[in-house]
Amino acid sequence: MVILTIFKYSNTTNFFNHIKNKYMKNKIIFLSSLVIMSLNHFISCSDNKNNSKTTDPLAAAASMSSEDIQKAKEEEIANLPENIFIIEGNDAMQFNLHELKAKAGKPITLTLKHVGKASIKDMGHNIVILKPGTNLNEFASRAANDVNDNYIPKNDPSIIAHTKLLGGGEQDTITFTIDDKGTYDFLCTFPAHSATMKGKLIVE
Ligand SMILES: [Cu+2]
Repeated sequence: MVILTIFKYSNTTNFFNHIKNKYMKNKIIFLSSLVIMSLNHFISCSDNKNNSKTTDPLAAAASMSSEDIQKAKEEEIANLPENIFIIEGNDAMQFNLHELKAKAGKPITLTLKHVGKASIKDMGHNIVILKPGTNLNEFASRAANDVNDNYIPKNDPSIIAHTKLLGGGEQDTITFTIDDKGTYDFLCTFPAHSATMKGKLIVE
């Protein structure tokens, strides 16, 4: 066999090139297999992690009533780590939360999720956190008139932090720190939304 193969190649250099190419090819195949194997391992490991948290979430969700789902959602929100908040805004001009409790002097991470389908022009949502003592209604009307700045008045001294204006399906996360304990108003500044879309951030 070897002799035949050598015979096929007119000189030994060609033969050794042939062996080298074959070896390189095998090496590449071997390395690719290793990569695929480790990827598979990684994926199955993360699957296991997910499974240990919830056993088949689809089946669990199917057997849950809407009340149960709401309860589970509330529990999930209550169990978020300290100073991490997720607020949802919907197409009915509502936030799902109206009170947040945070620790002073530690970074607060706030995510706003627009869980609706409406466009940013029809039902845009944001969250603006205001300094204590700000007149909420006055600020809301000032902001609502500021169409060019997406309803966030530039360099307004009343604003502590704010998310972007979002349309249906979008989300934004901001991080900020409040050192002074107290109660801070938050609102959505899209025109007319602050009538329902507002709440308190209590910093303790
Ligand atoms: Cu809004």
